[in-house]
Amino acid sequence: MSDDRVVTLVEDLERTLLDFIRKHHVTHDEYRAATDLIIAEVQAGEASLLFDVFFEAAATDVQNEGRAGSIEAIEGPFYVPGAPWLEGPPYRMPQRPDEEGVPLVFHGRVTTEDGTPLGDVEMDLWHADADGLYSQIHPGLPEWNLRGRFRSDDEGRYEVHTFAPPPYEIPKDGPTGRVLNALGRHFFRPAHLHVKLRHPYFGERTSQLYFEGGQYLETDVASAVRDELVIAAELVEDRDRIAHHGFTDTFVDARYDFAFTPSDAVSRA
Ligand code: MBD
Ligand code: FE
Repeated sequence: MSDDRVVTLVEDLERTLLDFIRKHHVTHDEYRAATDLIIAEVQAGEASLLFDVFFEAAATDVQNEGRAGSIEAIEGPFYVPGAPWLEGPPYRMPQRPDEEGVPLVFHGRVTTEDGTPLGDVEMDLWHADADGLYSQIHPGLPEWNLRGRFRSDDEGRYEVHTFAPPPYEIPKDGPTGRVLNALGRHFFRPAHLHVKLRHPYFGERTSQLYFEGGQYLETDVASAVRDELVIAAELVEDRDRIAHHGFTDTFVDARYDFAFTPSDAVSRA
């Protein structure tokens, strides 16, 4: 970000907030409550939760303007870099021996926008467990539970075995929860998978996928669902397909194809 850009944005934000304070006759107590809220958010370990719930989707929409190929999605507050590389294929997400939930096969292809396969794309997947908990965020889980990295193959295909996440409920007791409560909103995001893709030429993309027919798709507390990110989730009961994946019972099959376009940085170079 150039210094000019910083000056433009910060000065406009300053003006906007000064106008806001005067327009609403914000008292000193109210002003202090606002700054205390930001401090409490950090101290509660909620990281960027408050901002991500209210504002990240808008910034992501701006990022997606005019983009061909797959759109990006909000990262959310719970990404942790450095997830373990999985052994495979077949790739299996880090999990407890008694991990609960319906097995999920997440698969598809990574190509360029014109359909050329992109092999060796790094895929960094993270999501909540069947109780709606993220490792390293909510206590009591193995460090890298349901966080892992793998690569697309020579034909751009990928396939990873994990467990279908449920809708995610934002912590109710923290500062973000208090704000949502005061607004009379619910605390839920629809069930989702987070994934980052990295390629030496095409760069890094952050995506997030939701499941057709899921709860809260229309009322996501983070307002981040976009039609292109909602994928079919087929409950597979066919014995041959179950055996083919080495499962013993029904599983969910979810497919998404990623189409990469060069990043702005690359196309400018
Ligand atoms: C999440 O998992 C998430 O994706 C967002 C945006 C906010 C809170 C929790
Ligand atoms: Fe999430």
